[in-house]
Amino acid sequence: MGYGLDTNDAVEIGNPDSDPYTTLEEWILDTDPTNATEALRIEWSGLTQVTTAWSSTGRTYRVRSEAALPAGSWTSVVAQSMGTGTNLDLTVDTFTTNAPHGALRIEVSLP
Ligand SMILES: [Ca+2]
Repeated sequence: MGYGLDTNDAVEIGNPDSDPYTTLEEWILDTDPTNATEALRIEWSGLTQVTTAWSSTGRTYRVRSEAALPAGSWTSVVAQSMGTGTNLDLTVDTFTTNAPHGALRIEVSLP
């Protein structure tokens, strides 16, 4: 799949860069499984905005919220956005208004 790594179960469940994601998850995220600084992460960048530290131009991103954990049904709070190759700002105003103590998750998929 790339980055000089073979494709087999042992490689796919490995984590050569010791970030929170396995090599298989990084291939799905389109991040470099040998470089921990590229791993997907989201951070609050304002009262109503989260920012990804990096995004792939080959993936789309959607943020969903849940009012309380354990989660029931996650609600989309950001329209699906195409990655930019750099950070990606996503506004989540309905989450902060309606569920200030809930959780957010980000979904990454092929366009
Ligand atoms: Ca990894």
